[in-house]
Amino acid sequence: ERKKIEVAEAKKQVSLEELEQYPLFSRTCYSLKDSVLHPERTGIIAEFKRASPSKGLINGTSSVADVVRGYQEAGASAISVLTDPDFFKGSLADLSAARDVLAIPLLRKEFIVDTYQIAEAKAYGADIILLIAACLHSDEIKTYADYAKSLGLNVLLEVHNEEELQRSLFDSIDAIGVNNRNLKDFVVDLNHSYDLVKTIPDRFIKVSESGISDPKTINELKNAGFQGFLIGENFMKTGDPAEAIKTFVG
Ligand code: IGP
Repeated sequence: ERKKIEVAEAKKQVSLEELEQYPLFSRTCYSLKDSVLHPERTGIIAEFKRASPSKGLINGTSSVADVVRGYQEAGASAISVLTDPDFFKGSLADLSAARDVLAIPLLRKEFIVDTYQIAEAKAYGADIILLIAACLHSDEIKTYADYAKSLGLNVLLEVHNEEELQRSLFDSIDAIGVNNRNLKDFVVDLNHSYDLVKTIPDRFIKVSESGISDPKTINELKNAGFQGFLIGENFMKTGDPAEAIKTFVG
């Protein structure tokens, strides 16, 4: 609800028609699928995350441009940037700063509850949007995914259980992410990934999200059928995220 009010406020400042005139709005997006499956990349979707509701401040000093450039050089397949200011200390300025230094797909990590935020994602340089099944009805998921596709964006749908997965499998979705962290109590359990991967149809890119803290886990998740691995805190909590990712890529 809070997010819906925020979005309504934002709309008053910049109209949809104005967003559509932003230079980045008309760029061609990188393909998430191509980059995740690229033989010279790692499948890692590396996240820039200053803070979180569960951990508080994680990293208050690293610059977004330096970190995401380092992630890209280390072989990340894509980059995720939080844009939520309240819980994650992120912003749209972070998103476009990342875009400036990247030649791989960029995810706007946000609680999307309105098509306006999708247009905004495109206008600020994102290639991918996240739709969180736990926050959305099935008809909203379809509407938002179709709209994102119409703008050339990639769609990553996040699920946490079988019920969310089964009511969300629309053709305009490119990738399914299994969030190992429960958004209500923040408990992390990798078994969500191992349980759900079996029922995700093969036409979707399969991503395991959250709580990945050991390079060995990536191999186990690969063997289970995942192609993408969304990792934030483990890199960000070290003083030097761009160095930390190197220990994961061997
Ligand atoms: C990254 P971690 O545990 O590696 O920092 O997790 C990412 O999966 C997590 O930030 C995330 C998230 C979300 C954040 C996944 N889904 C939805 C905000 C909203």
